[in-house]
Amino acid sequence: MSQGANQGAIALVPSDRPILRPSEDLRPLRILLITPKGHKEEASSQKALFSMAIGVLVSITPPQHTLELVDELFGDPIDFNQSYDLVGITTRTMNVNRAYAIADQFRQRGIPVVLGGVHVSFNYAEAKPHADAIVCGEAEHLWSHVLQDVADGCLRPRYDASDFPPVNEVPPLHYARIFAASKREQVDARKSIPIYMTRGCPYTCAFCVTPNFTGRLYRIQSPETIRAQIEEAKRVFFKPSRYGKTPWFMFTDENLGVNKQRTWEILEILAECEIKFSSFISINFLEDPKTVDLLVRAGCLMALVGFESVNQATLKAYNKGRTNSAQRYAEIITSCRKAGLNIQGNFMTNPAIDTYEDMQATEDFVRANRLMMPIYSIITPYPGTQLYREYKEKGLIVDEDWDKYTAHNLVVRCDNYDPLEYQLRYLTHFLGMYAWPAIVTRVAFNRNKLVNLVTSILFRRNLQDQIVSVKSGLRRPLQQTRYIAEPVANEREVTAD
Ligand code: B12
Ligand code: SF4
Repeated sequence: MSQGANQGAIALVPSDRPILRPSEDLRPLRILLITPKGHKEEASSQKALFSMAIGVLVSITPPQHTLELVDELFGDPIDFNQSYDLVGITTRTMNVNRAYAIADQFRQRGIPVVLGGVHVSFNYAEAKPHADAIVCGEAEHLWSHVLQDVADGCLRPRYDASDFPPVNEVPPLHYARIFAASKREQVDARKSIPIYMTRGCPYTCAFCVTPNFTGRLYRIQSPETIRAQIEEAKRVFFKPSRYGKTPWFMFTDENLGVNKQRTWEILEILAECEIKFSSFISINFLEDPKTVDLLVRAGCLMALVGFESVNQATLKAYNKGRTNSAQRYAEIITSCRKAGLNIQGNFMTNPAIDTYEDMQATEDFVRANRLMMPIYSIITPYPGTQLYREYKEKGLIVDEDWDKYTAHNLVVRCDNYDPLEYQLRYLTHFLGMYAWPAIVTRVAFNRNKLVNLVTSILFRRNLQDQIVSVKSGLRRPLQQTRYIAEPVANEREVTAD
């Protein structure tokens, strides 16, 4: 693993690595894999059918081991009294405190726990007291070592992907095995099935973990592998219903489209698979009419785009100017819509950069361009990002209560505005994107009207709840000392419409 993950580490150099015996020589292990739910995580429509990390671990575990999955986002209970040989927990920043609490409980009962995922990969010293082993980075090459060491009773404190060869190929998912181990039922066309075609992204946006995590090494599955996975996923997880006969897949690719030729090949295959899907893709790739046309023909319901800001100087400050030209946004959205491709938009506000006028401009942009499912976040310096390093050095991070790292809470310095006011203004503009007139035009002007309407209503309700929760003091930003109060003109009503 790269930067940030090496405080207090016991280095595992390749020569230290024990020889891997054939996997079938290991005694069968009983393994529990957990996706925790953060204490402040919303009950969200963004909830994945299963966590991709867990899907990958299941798919690369040799068959003699027994696997059970618990997903707290779906309310699966954890039975701490079962005797597992190993408990593995995946972490993101917003759920890591809960992961530690679960880990502590199992370890008190003498059950070994391994933690992995983006958060612990960059916070080894913090995670160490809560686990028998921490996996830093991608697990593909080192999971078999972890399992062998569990079987032999000699788990190491740290397994670091940087001590193994780079993951040049991402493994296909074994959907039948995931289904058998998980507690989920088959889904209809309203719920998406996770899948990936690629991993990695060559860009270096300052707020993103990817450049330092999955790395700038872009990897693509072969078209044949993709076709086979889709067929298996459909067979195992999908049931046609009155909501439709076509399954909906959520691509968890960081950035589909980086390699244009290969993307076209993949999209040609997808067009034959009769699916609908959504995927992250950089806005600059959507300037290419052929890519857009192939996306539509392949069944892309909506392209998930990180617009982040409507201000080019801000994009530049985040190293995002390479892919995003703010002045071209509206034109690209319009041509995609004409071609039949809906665009979902992600935006951020940053109290050091964005004024209340910028927030208004962002809301106006989203409404004018009738973007689907807009998501507005407050800048959140996640460990492992360039932003985290810079903000940490400059003392700009005021709150490291990881529970608040949902991207909707103010955790950084807010010197130009009152922090509570800024937090509320942000939520108000976010809700403004879900005001009834905005929902009505969004539904009218985009395809997939039902998905559009239902997600809009869910987001609207969730935002109204968040505003109440901030006002009631449940999610207030921390007090900050350097704030110099200025009277705020044009107080805006919080109900948006
Ligand atoms: C796809 C995706 C989404 C999708 C999820 C869709 C789905 N159905 O799964 C959607 C669009 C819903 C989404 C939403 C959000 N996301 Co997101 N998302 C991603 C993305 C691009 C890929 C995640 C993924 O599935 N990767 C593939 C799997 C296989 O990789 P992995 O989880 O890292 O697992 C590997 C290793 O970590 C390790 N590992 C992981 N766990 C474990 C456990 C054990 C025991 C072991 C041994 C190993 C291990 O092995 C795995 C295989 O190599 C990542 C970017 C990234 N690089 O991670 C961001 C990312 C995870 N998202 C992020 C954020 C912030 C969000 C949002 C808050 C955005 C927002 N403003 O709302 C929301 C939160 C929603 C929620 N409640 O979870 C951040 C999280 C940062 C952090 N430190 O926690 C990331 C890292 C992007 C970033 N900004 O840098 N996201
Ligand atoms: S383009 Fe997307 S995935 Fe790539 S570094 Fe930027 S935010 Fe991360």
